[in-house]
Amino acid sequence: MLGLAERRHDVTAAKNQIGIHVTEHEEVEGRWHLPSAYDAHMTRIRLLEGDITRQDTDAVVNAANPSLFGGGGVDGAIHRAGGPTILDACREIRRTSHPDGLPTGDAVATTAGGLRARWVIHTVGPVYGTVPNPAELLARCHVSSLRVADELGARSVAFPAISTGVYGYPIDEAARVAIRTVRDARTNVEEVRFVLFGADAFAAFDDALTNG
Ligand code: AR6
Repeated sequence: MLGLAERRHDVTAAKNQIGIHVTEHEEVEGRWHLPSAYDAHMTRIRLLEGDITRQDTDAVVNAANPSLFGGGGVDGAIHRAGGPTILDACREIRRTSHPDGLPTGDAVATTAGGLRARWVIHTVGPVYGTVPNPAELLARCHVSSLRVADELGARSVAFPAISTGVYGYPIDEAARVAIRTVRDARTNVEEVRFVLFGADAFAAFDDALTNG
């Protein structure tokens, strides 16, 4: 159940029809419903001001670091709320497929432990100001995460505003990259929910969705 104070903005983005989107408000008893005649080629983009650890999407995306061993911000919140099985799974990934850590822009999935979601998709955003191509790397985080979601069969995915905290990416710029990338992505994911921490982050994504 979404908190009453949480702000929402829904858009169904038609693939390859950039600039054409429909705002929908189909709230029923506090929940959002997909249209009954749902088009499988559409990805609904929703904005929510809230806490990503509370989302009921199939997967939640973690703004991780290359070690995959946890940290602050979203990463700390997800590990705290989901419990130690997430870290156990991350250690296993480091032991097997990623001994040198997860490169920026890549994504891997683990259990979501005690979260409402089934999976956590860990991705590593760029540290703003340290790379020549932050937008490309940030876009890659979203594409990689959606590719992992497709491999898992996830139909709904919640994203935080990757890189906009500790990693210093200006929220307005990050919002435009994130929205544009998800709008243009080829994915079977039916709902992408950006879960924004605070009014400023929500406003930046709202602006990117409306005017981007
Ligand atoms: N739900 C939704 N958004 C949140 C939450 C939450 N519970 N908590 C913070 N945010 P950050 P980064 C917002 O720092 O910039 C970690 O230490 C926050 O306000 O979590 O990619 C990792 O281990 C900001 O807008 O991620 C890495 O070392 C956004 O989420 C590093 O931080 C992202 O902030 C990654 O930095």
